[in-house]
Amino acid sequence: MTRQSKPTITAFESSPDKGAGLARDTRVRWAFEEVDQPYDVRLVSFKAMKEPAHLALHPFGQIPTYEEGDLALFETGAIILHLAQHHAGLLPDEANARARAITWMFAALNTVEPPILERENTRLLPSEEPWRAQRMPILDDRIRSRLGQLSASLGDAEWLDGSFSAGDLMMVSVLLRLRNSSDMLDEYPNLSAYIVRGEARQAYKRAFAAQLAVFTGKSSTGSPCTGSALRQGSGLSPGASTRTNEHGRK
Ligand code: GTB
Repeated sequence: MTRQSKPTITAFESSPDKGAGLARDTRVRWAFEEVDQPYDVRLVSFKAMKEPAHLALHPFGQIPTYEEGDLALFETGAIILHLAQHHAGLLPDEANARARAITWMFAALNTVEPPILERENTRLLPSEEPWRAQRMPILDDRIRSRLGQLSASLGDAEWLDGSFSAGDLMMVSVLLRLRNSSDMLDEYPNLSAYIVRGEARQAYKRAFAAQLAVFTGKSSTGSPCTGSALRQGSGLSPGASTRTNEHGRK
């Protein structure tokens, strides 16, 4: 079912990754593109994210949020699941296959992403922190363990469970975060190829271009997003370092 009203999401007004596609609005944009649902984007500054108007949408003062009529959602998992449940294209029709695809969404968010984020946050600590150098190899091992298991599960398949699903969208998004900061994925050729397959999807390309356009100031083409972005005030200079943690802080 395709819904009538056009949803609005929020994204960084000035993403610290300078349009590398690592902020979590990218995965939501990707889901919109996969189901061919036009959307609007409201850009928010770091300052505005912590103010009452945004906190009313997102209790933790983060992006992305999702608004559609009188429904407001936060958490990318919930937003993408909502989209997948209301549009064809991201979840199989058959009940068990659908449940398995949702399982992969949770696996990406709850099992694969946490050690990647922990490594990222540790990596960005000042190098003079005495335990930083000791901790990094421990976190690398933890990630390798997950990647090895994921690689074995994927095997020679194109996607995690039959056709491309919201589970693959989420898993590829999570792995892209790792690829940005480590060569570790090169050790798992089937996972590297899996990511490349995700990036090769036209829907991903449109989503990536749309988020990059916010940084470059150029409108992207081919996207169902009308690009009617409403700015809520500036919080970060465009030249800010990409060495930022989850919260966009250096
Ligand atoms: N669990 C939530 C979800 O999945 O929606 C997490 C949301 C989240 O972490 N949002 C981040 C945020 O709003 C942006 S995506 N941070 C601001 C804050 O907490 O104050 C995480 C992110 C941030 C920066 C980069 N980067 O610069 O490369 C990449 C990803």
